[in-house]
Amino acid sequence: MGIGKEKYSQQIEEKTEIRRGNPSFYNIFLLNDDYTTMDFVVHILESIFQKNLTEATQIMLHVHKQGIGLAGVYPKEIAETKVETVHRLARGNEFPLKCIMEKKND
Ligand code: TYC
Repeated sequence: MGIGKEKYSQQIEEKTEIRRGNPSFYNIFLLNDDYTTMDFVVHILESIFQKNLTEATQIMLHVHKQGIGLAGVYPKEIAETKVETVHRLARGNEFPLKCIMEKKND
């Protein structure tokens, strides 16, 4: 049994990235839930995603109404750190707020 298909294409991606010096970017999406307060989501968008109050409020309301919305676009490692930070702050404040990252098309 060799390594899985997923892992294999990930390794190729990472090698390609090193060779080209052209890192992949990832979208970070915030997900709606019924318990996280609107104020907390706005605070997250301001403090982690560098949005101003107007932008943060617009994104938060979009997520509240549509279920999902784009918080930002970052290189892989930065995106991973931001996702972890959001989840750590949410847990620390006992909110179920979730975000996900998804690779952008090259
Ligand atoms: N739906 C939440 C409320 O009514 C607010 C909310 C918005 C929660 C965006 C999460 O990503 C989110 N309090």
